[in-house]
Parts: sequence; C-alpha cells; structure tokens
Amino acid sequence: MTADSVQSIRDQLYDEAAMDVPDDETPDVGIIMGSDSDLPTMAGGKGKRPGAYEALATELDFAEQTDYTEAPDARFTFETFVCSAHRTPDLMYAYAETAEARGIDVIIAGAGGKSADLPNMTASIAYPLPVIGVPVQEKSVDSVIGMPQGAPITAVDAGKSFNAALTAVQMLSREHDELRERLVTYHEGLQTEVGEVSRDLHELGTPGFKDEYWEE
Ligand code: RP5
Repeated sequence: MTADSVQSIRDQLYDEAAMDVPDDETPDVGIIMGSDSDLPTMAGGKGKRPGAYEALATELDFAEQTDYTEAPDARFTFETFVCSAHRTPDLMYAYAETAEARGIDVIIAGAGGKSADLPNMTASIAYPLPVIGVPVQEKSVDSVIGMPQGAPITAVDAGKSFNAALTAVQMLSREHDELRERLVTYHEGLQTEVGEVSRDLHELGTPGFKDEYWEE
C-alpha cells in the first residue's frame, strides 16, 4: 500500500527522470531527510546551528529549486524532500533511483534515531551517485557510517549538515571553477573573522573583549 500523497511524488520523480532537461536547469544537489523534524538540523534554525540550507543559500549563492520544470535564475541549485526509509521505503527508492537521471550530482541525506537507514540505503540505490550522510543525532552515527566494503558513503559528524553542503560543493567544484572560487572566498572570510577577533582580543584585553562581544 502506498499513500496517494507518496505515490504522486513517486510518479512525479519518474516523470521528471524521463524528461530531457539541460543539466544547468536541474537541481545540482538533492537534500533528503527522514522527517520534517530533521529540518532544523538539516537546514538550520529553531535553535540549531546553521545547516546545509545556510551553507548553500547564504554562503555559496545556490538557490532552492521548488519546481523541477522551472529553474531559478541561479546557475547552481538544490532541492529538498522528506522521505522516510522506514515509513516510505518506496519513496526513498524512487528518489534514489531517479536522482541521476533527474540531473542531481550529489545527494545529502539526513536521518535521526538509532536506525538511521535513509543515508546508507540511498547510497546503495543511487550508486554511483555520491551520497553524503548526516547523522541527525549522536546515536545515529553508527548506522549512517556503517556500510560494508564495496558500498560507499561519505558522512559528516552528527548534526553537521553545514559541512555536508560544503563537501557537496567541493565535489561539484571539480567541474565548475566558479564554485571553486566561491569556496575559496568563503574560506577566506572565515580566516578574516579569526584574524579580526584575535586582534580585538589581544588589543582590547580579556575584560574589554567580553564587554565588546559578549551579550549580557
Ligand atoms: C527518523 O526518525 C527521522 O530521520 C527522524 O530523525 C526520526 C523521528 O522521526 P519523526 O517521528 O519525528 O517523524 O526516521
């Protein structure tokens, strides 16, 4: 039994996979997660640290593509779906099976709980497309990274979907110099921040730095 709401997404994915869309109009990165309760970790917000959404949309100028047949103006894009390995295995299968034909170059897959199977099963089905797994909780790490020899997955530490997005763009940047430049600029920004804060700490002294930087 497949719910109509799930079947309609499956149908849509297979329809899109059969379309002949130029590569620069399809999403480059696919973000999937086991539940919308994973969204604060996968996207950032709601008290969680910045996530993949911030890395892609805010730091690296990607746009979120919400309609496969209507690409945003931005050259580089990502899409986002919920797809539970246990509750909607056929949706997971459809997403992973169609990803390459739909023009996705790399998948970021996040799941929580002790049986966080979405990343590793997606990696098996979507192979040879690379999949970056995000354990949404500490207790999910083993089930995300525990793949047998010959069945690869790349994974980040628990909750670090921001880094998963950086890794995804590193992969894409091997084909796109523009993305390499964006990654370098992002990294230079990090260095600049460390340098500025170091100078301020040194020159203001610890009490002065606390007054300046720390909120009461
Ligand atoms: C996992 O179970 C999901 O990835 C989520 O982290 C966890 C709980 O899911 P919900 O019950 O909040 O939908 O499959």
